[in-house]
Amino acid sequence: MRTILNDRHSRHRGRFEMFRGELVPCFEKPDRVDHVLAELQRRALGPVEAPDAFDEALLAKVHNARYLAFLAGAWDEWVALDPANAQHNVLPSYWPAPGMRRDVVPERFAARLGLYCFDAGSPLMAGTWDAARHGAACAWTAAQRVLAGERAAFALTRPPGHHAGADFFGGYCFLNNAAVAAQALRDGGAARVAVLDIDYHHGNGTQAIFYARSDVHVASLHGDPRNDYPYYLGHADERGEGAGLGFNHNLPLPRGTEFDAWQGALAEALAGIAAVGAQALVVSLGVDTFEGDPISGFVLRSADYLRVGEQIARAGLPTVFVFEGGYAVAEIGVNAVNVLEGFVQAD
Ligand code: Q9C
Ligand code: ZN
Repeated sequence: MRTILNDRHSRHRGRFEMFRGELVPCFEKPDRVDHVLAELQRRALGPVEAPDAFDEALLAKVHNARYLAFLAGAWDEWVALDPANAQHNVLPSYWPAPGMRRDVVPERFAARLGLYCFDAGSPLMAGTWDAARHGAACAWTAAQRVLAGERAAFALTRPPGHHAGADFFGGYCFLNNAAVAAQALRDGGAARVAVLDIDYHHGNGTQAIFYARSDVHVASLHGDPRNDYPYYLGHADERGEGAGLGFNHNLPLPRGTEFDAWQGALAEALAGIAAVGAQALVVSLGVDTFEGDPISGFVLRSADYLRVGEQIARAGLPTVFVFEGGYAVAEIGVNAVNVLEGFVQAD
């Protein structure tokens, strides 16, 4: 399987996120991708390449133009406010509460930041935009390889993407790489595309982007939002709206869920994907379902990920894997590459 690597990922390197009332070192760090890359190379799973030239105008198919302009210029705006800001990451502290106005775009940077971001855990810095747009290019390139006839391709990138919506960032995510890949597969001729999100956290951004669309079906297995981030979306009764009704499938699971039960939910999600007649698949591949993950609550073991890859392969669809979460850094390479190897071996 071919890997498209974001070689600019380490330009995004957050210092601190807000956690339990304190600023703690970021869980989402450059080592994560480095470990996955090392394991891919150790197992010689296939070539590793840079992304093709990417037309950034394609981002506007899944994100809103005002948001993209904000994100592209946020760091420069921040530093222009005060040169000393260059030493600090950008993190919001203000958000519009319900009943407050979102239609008037504030002038003040700190206030605009809160319009476009939904948590205090996703620091932005000098290299964030560059890392994120190259990540989107990787997802797009992986989709191009699959459209050209390859059985599967893997976009290895960070920051992750599935929490980012059309006009907001959060959950360590800035641009929705999986949505970019799904849109690319649609534009390349797949009449219906499915996104299968197996990251521990609900992919609220991906769900929101495609919620009213019937051409992209979104299925997600995740920690029940009653108890897990992102808390305010991801319930089983969210089934899509308008033309998209019936094309969103959430499978929330309790903390402590073991592989047997998790795999049953995966089978259900895949049955839904088969039922809607998807012609291509995007997998939001997070491995924060691992028993040793420091911020998550499922208990999958490393060997289980081989079975996950096999089960996904049996869907028989051209597949783009997009890297998402996973914070047990020492095991992240083995876990992620096990999914890919299980997929390849099942073929
Ligand atoms: N500080 C992804 O896995 N914070 N994002 C949870 C621990 C947000 C996870 C509490 C977790 C976001 C892509
Ligand atoms: Zn996650």
